[in-house]
Amino acid sequence: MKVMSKLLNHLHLDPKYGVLNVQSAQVVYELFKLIDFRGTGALDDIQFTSFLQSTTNLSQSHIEKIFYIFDLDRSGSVEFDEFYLLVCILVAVNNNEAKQFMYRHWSTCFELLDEDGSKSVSKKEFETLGVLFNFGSRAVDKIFAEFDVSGTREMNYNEFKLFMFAAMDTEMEMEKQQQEKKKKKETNNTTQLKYIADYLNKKRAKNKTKKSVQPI
Ligand SMILES: [Ca+2]
Ligand SMILES: [Ca+2]
Repeated sequence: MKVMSKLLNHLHLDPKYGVLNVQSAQVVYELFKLIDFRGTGALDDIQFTSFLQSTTNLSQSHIEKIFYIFDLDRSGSVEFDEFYLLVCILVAVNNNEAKQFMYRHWSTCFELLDEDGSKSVSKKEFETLGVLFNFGSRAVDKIFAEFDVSGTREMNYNEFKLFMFAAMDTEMEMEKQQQEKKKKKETNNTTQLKYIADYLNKKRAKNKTKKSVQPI
């Protein structure tokens, strides 16, 4: 999923809690009231679809699925708390903080995905997360091969938690490697600059000596 809305560029998650900061939450509340133009306190599938169509590149069938998933109390509409959760995810994806969001809120993600309330997440249920957080179906296969320890073709609470921690470890390891690479490059640049500076200084010093011995 790609977030296409400029409005969402102005929204941010609170780094401490991983949910929308106060200012962003107020904007989202105003936005919700605008979409809910009848003032019913809930969005129907048409209002929900038009919101996601104007803010993301999600297909109609994915939007239908997401509507069902985010209607947590199965009321047939999306109330503000459900909408708020969805916008938190959109903002996390937009700010490249999707994995951190999943890590912080892994139990909420688990509840979201476990559509049938079986206390486990099937591959099919997991694929919704793939759509939102951009895991391809090959990545989902790989995750299941690795983390479905009990071999039930479903991820239970503990397996899901393990997956989240491992995904975060991989992310942190990659970040560390990138930082080390950057540091190495900076050191190389500094060494090169020092070498050039030394070379120029020596050359200058040589020219100065030459000049001083030259007869007038
Ligand atoms: Ca609902
Ligand atoms: Ca399930």
